[in-house]
Amino acid sequence: MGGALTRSGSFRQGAPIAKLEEKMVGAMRKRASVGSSMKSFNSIIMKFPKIDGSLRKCKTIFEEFDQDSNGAIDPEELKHCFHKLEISCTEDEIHDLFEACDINEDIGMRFNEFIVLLCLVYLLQHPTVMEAKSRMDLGGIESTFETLVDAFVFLDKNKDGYVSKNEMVYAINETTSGERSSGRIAMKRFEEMDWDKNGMVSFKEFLFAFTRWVGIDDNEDEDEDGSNN
Ligand SMILES: [Ca+2]
Ligand SMILES: [Ca+2]
Ligand SMILES: [Ca+2]
Repeated sequence: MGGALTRSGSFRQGAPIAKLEEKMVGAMRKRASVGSSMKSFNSIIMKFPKIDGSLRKCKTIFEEFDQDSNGAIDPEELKHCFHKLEISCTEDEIHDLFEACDINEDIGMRFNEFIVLLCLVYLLQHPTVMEAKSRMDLGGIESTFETLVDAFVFLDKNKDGYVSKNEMVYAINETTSGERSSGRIAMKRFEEMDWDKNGMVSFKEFLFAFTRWVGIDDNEDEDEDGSNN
């Protein structure tokens, strides 16, 4: 899968991001070997409200670490956050995570970016966990992260760390026998997820899509931040 990540798209690409993505894919493959507790695509959909509620609760954590209350967590604040949560990452790793998740490039983690970042950390630190252990003390958010990882593993049938369009179609068809509308919706969902349009959805893309579906980035109107650099 060597050069699959060098195409440019909505995500900034670069050596640190590619390196992180490689690690993430590796962690996801390891996790996939444990299997998924999801039984069907619908069982994922059913989890949406619970995931939504749990992610919203995370807002308090976000606000706590946004020390200057400017609505974003900057690199210094993030370092402090990791320290406080006893997440062991090297400075380099924190930097790479920041780069990878700071998708609107304003050098700050917005709430949705922060959620994605924490979930990636969760996966990287506990690749083979099925039962969420409480190590990052985030008020139960870990079990939600685990659900998200679990959902991704369910979709990634060939366990290569990405969800392809075929895998998405397969997951839908498996449960909704002959319901064409849901198939079309799934395709639309897939297109939404695959930001860099390379035909594969990475876990990071999946997470960002999720934060949009459950509406936790609704204080940001698309990408109108008025800046032109
Ligand atoms: Ca801040
Ligand atoms: Ca796959
Ligand atoms: Ca993609």
